[in-house]
Amino acid sequence: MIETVATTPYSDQKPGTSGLRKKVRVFQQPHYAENFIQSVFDVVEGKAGATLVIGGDGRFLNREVIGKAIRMAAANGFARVVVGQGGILSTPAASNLVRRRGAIGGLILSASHNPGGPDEDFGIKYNIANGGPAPEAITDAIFRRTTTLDNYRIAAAPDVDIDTLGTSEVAGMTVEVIDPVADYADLMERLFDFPAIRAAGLSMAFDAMSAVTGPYAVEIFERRLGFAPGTVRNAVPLEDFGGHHPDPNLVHARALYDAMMAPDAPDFGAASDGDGDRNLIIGRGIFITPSDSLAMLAANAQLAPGYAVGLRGIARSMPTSAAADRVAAALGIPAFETPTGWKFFGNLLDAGMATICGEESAGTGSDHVREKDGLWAVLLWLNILAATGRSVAEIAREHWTRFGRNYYARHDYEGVDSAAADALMRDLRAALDTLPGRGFGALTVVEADDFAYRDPTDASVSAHQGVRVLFEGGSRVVFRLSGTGTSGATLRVYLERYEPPVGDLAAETGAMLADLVAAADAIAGITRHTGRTAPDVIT
Ligand code: G16
Repeated sequence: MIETVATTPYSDQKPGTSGLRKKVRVFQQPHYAENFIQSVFDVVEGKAGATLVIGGDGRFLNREVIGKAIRMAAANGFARVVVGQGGILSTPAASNLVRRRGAIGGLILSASHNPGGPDEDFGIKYNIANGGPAPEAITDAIFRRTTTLDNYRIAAAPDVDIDTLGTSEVAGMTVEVIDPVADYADLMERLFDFPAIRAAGLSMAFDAMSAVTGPYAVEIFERRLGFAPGTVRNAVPLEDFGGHHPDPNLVHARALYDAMMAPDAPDFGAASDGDGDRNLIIGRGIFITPSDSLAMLAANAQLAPGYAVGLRGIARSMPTSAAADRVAAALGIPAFETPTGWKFFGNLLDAGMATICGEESAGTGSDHVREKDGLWAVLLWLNILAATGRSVAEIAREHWTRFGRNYYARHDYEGVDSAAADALMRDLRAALDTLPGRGFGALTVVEADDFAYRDPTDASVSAHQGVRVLFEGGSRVVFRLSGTGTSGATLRVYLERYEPPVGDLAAETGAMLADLVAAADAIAGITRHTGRTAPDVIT
């Protein structure tokens, strides 16, 4: 039996950089999740006879919302739901499943790298038939729908068992519970040279951060690739990620970093985030920034069987360093600069214009799915190490000697008063025209703009995507507000300095960026607007 439940709209259901992310307590308000899911379903056309993929990163509220989503899918006319056992699907595995099953789309329940638990974060994201996050036209339509919704439909049936593999039925809809790991691990085995990685005898530490990649990493690294038992740390997904922040950066994966800087460090260290789409790459004694990792992976990708034919293009988000552009130029392929948000890569990948994409926010991926993919990045690194016999440090040094080095850091000011952050950005935008020609210490501004992107495949325009201040010699500061936070505003300041191959390639990053840090404050008045004298997180 289908129930139609009366509801009233919530005014705060506008999806951000990556779906709707809010505190768990917000999602626990009456009908809150149901309203958003119904709004998604109202926007999706062609539900009759269609398959929907549902899964999440296992965080607190995952099971409850999956239960509701399945019963609502049944009430909204879907023919079949494919759900990961226990409600588990990493974001890249969900993307793969949508594609492989010819599904109309997928609901991914995750707040990614944000912490989990009753007082922390939850999220719902809709992915379209190509397996990628819904583009802005669709998320805008979903938001519009949330503002007028007055009822939702749900099957009046008990929640289905999502822990037992197999099929069952809810109100005439088939529910298929699948092994969340198998298809994804098979895909990785097709893309990468598993026998070569196995034969290389590398040692590794992988931190799954008590999040979704644990079961995937154990299957792929320990079972299929023969890494020693215990290679995967924090391998069991927990609803609260063990109280940690499942963000694979140098702050939240500090233990891994320390282990990799020790004299007895393994050859390779890596971590992934809450939902498995981000990555952290550390060699013995050397951290590789996400921007450099993108460039180094692109430069060496042809060593992996899945990329042996070469790349068609490389895409990066605007705040990501320009290191990848230099690789694209050397390979004679196009480089694309998109706004922050993986959804902007989807059209380029679908059109065959780009093969590899990456972001400074620790996301790298390719056209094998339509999400960034943490384990994919780890495996491509392992494949490159195995094929070259080089260490991570050697690969990095050779890369910088050939292309030059883009020193890079991101400074985050978290939990800033939203009005103060908005005022900072407003003043900055108002001052853009006055900046060119001005000097800040030894730096001279050559150009300053508010980044706008025109998608080359459909001509859609996304404006106000961050303020760029470019200096003579290729250095740069970018300012933007995060679209993924759940309390106050997060100001992100991205700092980049280019050193050519003949320059200083082995300096300390902080020292190389010191004048840019000072310029950033002088230009944007960070302390004046926010009262902060130092960032909360440097990545
Ligand atoms: C999401 C998006 C990424 C984006 C990141 C940071 O990642 O998918 O494309 O780069 O947020 O966004 P912001 O700077 O607006 O916080 P994830 O891993 O959180 O899904």
